[in-house]
This record gives sequence, C-alpha cells and structure tokens, in this order.
Amino acid sequence: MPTALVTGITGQDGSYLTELLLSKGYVVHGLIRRSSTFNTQRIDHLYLDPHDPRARLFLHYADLTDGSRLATLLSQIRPDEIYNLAAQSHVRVSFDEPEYTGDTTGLGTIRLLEAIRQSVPEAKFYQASSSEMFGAANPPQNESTEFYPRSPYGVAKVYSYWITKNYREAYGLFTTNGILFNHESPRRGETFVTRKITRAVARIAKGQQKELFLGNLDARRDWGYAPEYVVGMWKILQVDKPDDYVIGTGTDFSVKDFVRLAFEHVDLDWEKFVRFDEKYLRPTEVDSLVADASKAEGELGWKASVGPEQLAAIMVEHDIATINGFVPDKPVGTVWAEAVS
Ligand code: NAP
Ligand code: G4F
Repeated sequence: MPTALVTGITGQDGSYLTELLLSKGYVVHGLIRRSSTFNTQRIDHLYLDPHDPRARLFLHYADLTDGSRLATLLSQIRPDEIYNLAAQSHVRVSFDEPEYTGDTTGLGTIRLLEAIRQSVPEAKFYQASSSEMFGAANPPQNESTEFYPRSPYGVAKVYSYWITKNYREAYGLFTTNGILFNHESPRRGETFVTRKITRAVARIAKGQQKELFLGNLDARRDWGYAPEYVVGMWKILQVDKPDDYVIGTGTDFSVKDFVRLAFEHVDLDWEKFVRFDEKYLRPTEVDSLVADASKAEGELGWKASVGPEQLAAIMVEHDIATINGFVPDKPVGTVWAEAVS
C-alpha cells in the first residue's frame, strides 16, 4: 500500500484529500497541531483507533514551525508522497500576523523540504501554491503569468513556490506546485467570504440573524468545489516528470454575484440584508483572479465540473441542514482525542 503524509490534514482540503487517498488504498499519516480544544472535526469520521487492524489513518502532533519534529517524523514514516497543505491560509489575517504567516506559510515549506532532502529524497512532494501569488497580474492567469502578490500571505506563498521549484532543479527532487484558485465547500472555514455568506443566508432564512456585514463586494474570484480540487492534487503527483499546474474553473464572478446567488437560493433579496463594514477591507486587495487551467486539462485530464452557481446552492443547503440538526458529511466527534488521551 502506498503511504502518504499530509500536513494541514485538519483543514478543508486535508479532509477531502484524506478521503480520496484512503479510498485509493493509501495508508495516510496526518500532522496535527496540539490545541486546547478539539480540532479534528473534519476528519473524525475517517479515524479508527490505531489498535484496530483496519486502521489506515494515523495522526501525529507536529507544527511547521518545528523543523526537528518534521525531520524525525519523515525518517520514521518514510512516505511515498507528501502533501504540504498546512498554512496560515487567511489573507486578511496575514496583514495582522505577517511574521507568523511568513514563518508558517513560507519557511514551513523549506523545513519540510530539508527534511525530505535529508531523509526521503525519493518521496514525491506537493506544495499547496495559490492563485493569490498572481495578485495584481491581469486575468486570466496561467503557469506563465508573472507573480505580483498583494498580501503577506501571497508573498509567503511565492517563497514556497520558488523554493519548491529550486529543490527540484538543485537536488533533482520530485517536487511539484499546484497553483489552486479559490475552492470552497461545506467544510470551508467560516471566516472565508463564501462560507460567511452561506452561513448567514441560512441563519437569516431561519430568522436567527438580521444582517450580514461584508467588505469589498467588487473583488472577482474563480470559485470551484474543493472535493474536485483534491483530485487535481493527487493527479499532479502521478505524472512522470514533476511540474507546476494551475487548477481552477475559468469562471469569473464578483463577491456581489456570489451574495446574490446565495440569497436567491432561499428567495431573498440580498440588498435588504447586506451591510458594509470597512474592517473587512484589506490594505491591498486582489481585484480579479480567473484561471486558465488548460495545461491541467491537457496533461492531467483534470477539469472542474461544479461552477459558482451550483457551489452556492450546495453550501447554502448544507448550512440550512446544519441548523435543522442534520449534518450529512461532517460528524462532530472527538474520536481521535479520546483514543490518545
Ligand atoms: P485551511 O482550511 O485553513 O487549513 C489549513 C491547515 O493548516 C489546517 O489543518 C491548520 O491546522 C494547518 N496549520 C496552520 N498552521 C499550521 C502550522 N504552523 N503547523 C502545522 N499545521 C498548520 O486551508 P485549506 O483551505 O484547506 O487550504 C489548504 C492549503 O491550500 C493551504 O496551504 C492554503 O493556503 C492553500 N490554498 C487554499 C486555497 C483555497 O481556496 N482553499 C487556494 C489556494 C491555496 P489547524 O486545524 O490546527 O488550524
Ligand atoms: O474568501 P476570502 O477571504 O478569500 P481570498 O482572500 O481570495 O483567499 C482565499 O483564496 C486564496 C486563493 O486565491 C487562497 F490561497 C487563500 O488561502 C484563501 O483560501 O476573500 C475573497 C474576497 C476578497 O476579495 C475579500 O476582500 O472576498 C472579499 N471579502 C469581502 N467581504 C471578504 C469579506 N472576505 C472575507 N474573508 N470576509 C469578508 O467579510
């Protein structure tokens, strides 16, 4: 059975990727951060006690700021594939915590790559690069577009992108970048704009909330569906020669468009509920991200099938179901924490 190591396994993408890898027969090792509250809700449904002979998902405490821990784990686990999804991934927060963002989202990658170079140079490496790196570059953006990052997060991701490429060229490691455009789901963190909107729409429809405060409604994004994007990550590691790929839908919607779609799904007029709050503005904004993912389609056979309209419907439906007490794909539990305590 192939063995994968996933950083950021407790995040949106980590949970979907783990489902995919387990379904393909992998043994999966995930790195999780010690927290004073449970933080494994997105993967609890995949976890079995390690004493169970059927267990194929194993979790280890680690942090991307702790290089010696990464080195120890890599030499013990010796994975075939490594997916580096861990990051301080919130763009607005990166303006508040620029140094920490650089340490985790930037330097975290070199700590991992050095551990790979020393212990498992034969392993394949996937770096979660981001369309945020394109920043102010004109859309559509593809693998040849010059980066112009507009946030401490974007700058840190550019560092990780180049160091990933450098370790490929300097040491012949199998290192790849997936440059993913915005992708969302019912598991999306609650402070990213799509999920903030769909949760509010569900609560407003149920009479639990009166208003929704947002920042810039004019920014344009290429929003896709996260479960499809983790298939792209896996495909990027299955090619013969390591390379970099843009993954996105090619659609172009504004934040206002997404707000309208979400409210229309419950037959409400968004303008009656949405208010402006300048605290959600960023010191520098990324105005327009639209993917040209033709390389991924041609070389990987990857193409998005869910666009923003369907995505908004999936997320609103999920958030309404949650309020109604029915959560089909995210059982909240404490299975792992109980197993190790
Ligand atoms: P996410 O939900 O915010 O998950 C981030 C993960 O990183 C969580 O598991 C988090 O752990 C972990 N993490 C944060 N700081 C860490 C540290 N210092 N050490 C170890 N782990 C740490 O992000 P996502 O949406 O799944 O995105 C996955 C990756 O793709 C990220 O690198 C993100 O920057 C990148 N990306 C995302 C998108 C997108 O649209 N979603 C697009 C392009 C690129 P906790 O659960 O403990 O916080
Ligand atoms: O949902 P967002 O916070 O996502 P953003 O900044 O595009 O970053 C996401 O996508 C990147 C890929 O391009 C990832 F690398 C990154 O990790 C993250 O997943 O904001 C989207 C847009 C922005 O223009 C923002 O200014 O929505 C605008 N916005 C307007 N009001 C808001 C709000 N964003 C948030 N989070 N909250 C608001 O109230």
